[in-house]
Amino acid sequence: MTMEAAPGKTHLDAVEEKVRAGERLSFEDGMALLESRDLLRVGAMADLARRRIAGDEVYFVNNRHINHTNVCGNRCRFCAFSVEEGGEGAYTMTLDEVLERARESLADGITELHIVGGEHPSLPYDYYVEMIAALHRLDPPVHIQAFTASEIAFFARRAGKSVREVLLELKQAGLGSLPGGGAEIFSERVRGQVCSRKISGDGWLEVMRTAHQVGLKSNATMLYGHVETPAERIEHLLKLRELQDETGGFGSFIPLSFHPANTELEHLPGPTGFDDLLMLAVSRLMLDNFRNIKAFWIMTGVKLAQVSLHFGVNDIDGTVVEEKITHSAGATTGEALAKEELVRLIRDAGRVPVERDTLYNVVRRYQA
Ligand code: V47
Repeated sequence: MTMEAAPGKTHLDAVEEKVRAGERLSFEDGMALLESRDLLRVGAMADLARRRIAGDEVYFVNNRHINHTNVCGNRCRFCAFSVEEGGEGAYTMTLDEVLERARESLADGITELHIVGGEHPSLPYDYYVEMIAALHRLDPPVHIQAFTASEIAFFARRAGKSVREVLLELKQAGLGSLPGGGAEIFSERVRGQVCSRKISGDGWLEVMRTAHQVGLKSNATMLYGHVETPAERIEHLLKLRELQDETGGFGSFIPLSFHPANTELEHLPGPTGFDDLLMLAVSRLMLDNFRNIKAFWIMTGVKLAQVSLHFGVNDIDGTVVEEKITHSAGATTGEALAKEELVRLIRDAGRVPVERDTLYNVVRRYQA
C-alpha cells in the first residue's frame, strides 16, 4: 500500500475503504489515523471493526489486583510507584499478606488475581514460586495472572536460569497467564530516555514469545502520552501484531494512558480524553488479530471507559479492588468498581454485559 491516495481522495478515505473491506492496515495508514482529528470518523471505523471481530458482547472480569512490592531497581522515569530498597514508603508483602488479600476477595467471587510488582533487588526467586504455589492451593481455585515479561526476565537473571525454565517452573506452580505490563514503548530511543534499566523492547517480545510457546497466554500493553512520537506508537502496535500472527497467544491489548503526577516526567501534560479515545480506536484498527481491546477504567476514568465502547473497545477491566501504580501517579478514579456498576455501564452503552474469566470463557451472560 502506498501513501498516495487516488485524486480527490484523502488518505483517510483510502483507509476507510480498507477497513470496510476488512483489509490489513499499513504503517502509513496507522499514521493517517493517529494524526487525524476526525475522532468520530476514526471511532466509527473502529466500531465497525469491533462489531466484526467481537460482536456486541462486552466483557468484564471480576478480579483483584495485588502489588506485592514497590521496591524496584529499574526506577523508570514514568513511574511514581517504585521506591528504592530501604527508601521511604518502601513495602514488601509477606506471602501471608498476599494470601490474606487474595482470601478477602475470594468471598466476592473473583475469578482472577492480577499480580505485578517492582523488580526487588534482593527478594529470592523462591518468594515468587512459593507465592504462586500458595495461591494455587486456594479454595475455591482462582486464575493467577502474574508477573510482567519484564519481571520474568528479571527473575531469570537473578536465579541464573533461562526465561523458559522460569516460565515452566511458575506454570508448574500454578501460574495461569501473564499480564501485559512492562511493554511501555518498544522504541529503544524512548526506552533510553524513560526506562533505560528495564528489559529492551525486543526482550519483552521474546519473553512473550516464549510464554506463548510454553502454553501461557498473555496480554499486551503500551504506555503512551509521554515522550514517544506517533510513529513510535504505530511501530509498537505493528510489532505486537507481528508476534500475534506468529503465536496467537495474546488475549487482549490495553493502551495505558500516562499519568504524570509524582513522576520524573511530571512536567509533561499527559494525554487528553481525545487522545485516549483515538488511541483505543487506532489500536482496534491496527491490531486486526487481537479479538479484545480493553479499557482499563482506572487509567481512562470510568466515564471515558464507557464511551470507549463506541470507539473499538469490547472489554473493561475489571472490579480491580486495590490499585497502587496509577494511584501513586495521581489517578483520581476509585480503586474498585462493583460488578453491578460494570453491568450498568455496559448496558447503558447499548451492549450486552458478559462476565468472563481470564481466558475469555463466559462466566455469566447478562440480559441486554
Ligand atoms: O507496566 C507505570 C504502567 C503498567 C504509570 O494485562 C503507568 O490486563 C500510567 O500493565 N501512568 C502496569 N501507566 C499496569 C498494567 C496493566 C493494567 C491493567 C490490566 C493489565 C492486563 C495490565 O502500568 C506498567 C506501566 O506500563 N505505568 N507508571 C503511570 N505513571
